[in-house]
Amino acid sequence: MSLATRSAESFIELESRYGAHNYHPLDVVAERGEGVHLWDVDGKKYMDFLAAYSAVNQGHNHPRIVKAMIDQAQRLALTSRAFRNDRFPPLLEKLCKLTGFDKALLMNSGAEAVETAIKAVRKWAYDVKGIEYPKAEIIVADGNFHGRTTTIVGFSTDPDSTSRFGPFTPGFKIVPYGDLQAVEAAITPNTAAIFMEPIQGEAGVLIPPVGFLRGLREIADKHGILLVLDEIQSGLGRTGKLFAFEHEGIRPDGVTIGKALSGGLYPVSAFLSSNAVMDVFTPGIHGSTYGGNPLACAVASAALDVLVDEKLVERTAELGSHLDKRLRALTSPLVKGVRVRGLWAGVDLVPEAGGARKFCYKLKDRGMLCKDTHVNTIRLAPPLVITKEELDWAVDQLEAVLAEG
Ligand code: IF1
Repeated sequence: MSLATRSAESFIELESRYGAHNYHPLDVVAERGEGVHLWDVDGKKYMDFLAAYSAVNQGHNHPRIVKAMIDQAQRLALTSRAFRNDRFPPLLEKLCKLTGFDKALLMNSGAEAVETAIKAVRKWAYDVKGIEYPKAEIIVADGNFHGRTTTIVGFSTDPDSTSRFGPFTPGFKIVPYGDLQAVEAAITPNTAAIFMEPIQGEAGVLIPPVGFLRGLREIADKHGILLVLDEIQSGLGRTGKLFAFEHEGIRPDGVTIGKALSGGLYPVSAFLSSNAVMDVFTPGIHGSTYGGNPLACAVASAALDVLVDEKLVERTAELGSHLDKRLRALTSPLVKGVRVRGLWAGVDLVPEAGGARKFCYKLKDRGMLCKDTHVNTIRLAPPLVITKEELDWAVDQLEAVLAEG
């Protein structure tokens, strides 16, 4: 039974009248979420195959994380970092022990964690590597998505993200994603770091050639520069490993994380790295009002506990190979290719199919929510708590809408 006091149309009309039009969402007005499911204001049930771009890996409103949030909210939510609190230190310890990095710097949004990483590698370049100030360069990939702040969109290659937001921050070199020669050719005496996604999410779950991450590690070691990977979307179980970089058996010098660190409830992000990098931060030179607040730490701590205790990483590896089998068995002539890593997939359609969004609408009518990207790709990313039966049901719906054409 819906709690809504308005119709879906009237919610949509309100949003259009009073909200900036910076999105073009599907016309689903969600009212409630639980696990892999969402219900709209008309009481219709959907299976969520976007999981808020991997921020809801633990499922919507996981009871253990909700409880942690309520308990902490009734005790203490925010002090700012001007004072200390009893939630921040234990979260730091849990995060560093789980991930194997020496230190963490807690922020709120993914973009803030990325900005933190940019500031860290630049300061390391000047203070540790001895690069001439202010000449530090960071090598990034075309097709990247790292957030929406002005510095970050300044090195995007997506016109939607960059056009008419200039002038932009200098010091970024863009190379083709997956091209190790181009990465090495872009290195100068002023190069501080290579900063990339281990798998490009927004670009359509683009998995780089085998050996690319290993190659980045070797190049970084050879030239004495840092390798920092953006695991905000690919990390915390999404690909069937804790981090996507583990698929190539390497360790970067630092990672940015976010999304699922929040348990899908409260924005939490972090930059994780070694003491050698993190020690460039001295008191007062970087921070945020909400960074590391007790409520965020209680939520993040519970989110990590759920990830570990419910073996979501292992489950994802197992279910991911089933998803891979099912998607590779798609026979529709509309399918041009599929890419799968864990419970994360991109299904490319041929241009003649008429665009992926059309199929997302059809899937919505069948009770399955997913998102198109770059016109012809359907992105699939369910919460990691999905069951095999639910996964099969979802792929059955995809097969059906492709058969309808
Ligand atoms: C939107 C895209 C995905 C990210 C990676 C940093 C961030 C993101 C690898 C910034 C955020 C979100 C942003 C959200 C939609 C979604 C997205 F479509 F925009 F590109 F996932 F692919 N690094 N991605 O994926 O984190 O500041 O948003 O917390 O902007 O609509 P954030």
